[in-house]
Amino acid sequence: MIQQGMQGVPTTWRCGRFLFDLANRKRPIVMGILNATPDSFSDGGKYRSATDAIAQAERMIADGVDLIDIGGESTRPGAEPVSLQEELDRVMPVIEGLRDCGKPLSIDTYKAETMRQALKAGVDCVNDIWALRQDGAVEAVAANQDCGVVLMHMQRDPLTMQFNPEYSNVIEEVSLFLKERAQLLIDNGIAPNRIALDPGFGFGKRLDHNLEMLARFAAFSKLGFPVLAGISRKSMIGKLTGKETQDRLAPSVAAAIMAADRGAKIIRVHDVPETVDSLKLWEAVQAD
Ligand code: 8Y4
Repeated sequence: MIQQGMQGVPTTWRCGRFLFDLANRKRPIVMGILNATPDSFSDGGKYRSATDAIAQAERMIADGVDLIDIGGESTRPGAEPVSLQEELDRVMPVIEGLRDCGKPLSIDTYKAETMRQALKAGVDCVNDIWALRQDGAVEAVAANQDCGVVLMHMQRDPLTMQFNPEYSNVIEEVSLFLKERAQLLIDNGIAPNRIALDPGFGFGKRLDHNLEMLARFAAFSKLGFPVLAGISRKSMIGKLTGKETQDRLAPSVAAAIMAADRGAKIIRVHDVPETVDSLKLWEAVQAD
């Protein structure tokens, strides 16, 4: 029998061919970041070809990753958008190479056509920094029976989001946005247990906003959906430590643990072995 949580909160997360049992698993789902970009800044452009990206994914699997997030466009602040054809050329060979790897695949895109082609090729989840606000995106996800969907909050757009972002109450404003987007998906026939929410660390937030979102992360779980935390190596860590992206491992793992403590169900990370091992300790210390 499938348990139902308090207030009808889904205790499973449907992710395409996979079903995560959130009621009976203790540690959060680890989503590993797989850049299918030739210009990736956080891995120094190491994963140039699809073959290299596939090899990196196989390493993540050996290291205990639960879900692999494949992205073909760098979404750092101020990054130039990539054409549809370029995005497809980058991600589709990687999806095809990994579709039978035994782990669920997520496509990091905001383009409806990329969603459609990736879903047709077998991806299990759509991870959208635009929360399906681009043309055709809701329809693309609604047309699929069972893919998961991560709805992320972003203030403005990647080009302008870090230009003096303002909130009167960041927790309330982000929560209201996520709640309305989730309801719109449900109104379009998408089952509630397919939906995950994400406050979008670094996407139109100042350092104080990011820190408040992490401190009060538990507030987002009250919306009734699994919540994802994506903090790994982000500039909030750079601002606090003065370290470059490649030297942000320890505080990234610390942030993952803090998010887990505050109820995060999915953690999006670059550093899979270190995060998985740390969450094993975290899990062992949880009182049931
Ligand atoms: C170093 C490395 C510094 C990476 C910054 C970054 C999220 C996301 C991104 C997130 C969800 C990034 C695609 C930005 N962040 N998707 N995507 N949540 N759901 N920056 O937080 O990783 S890209």
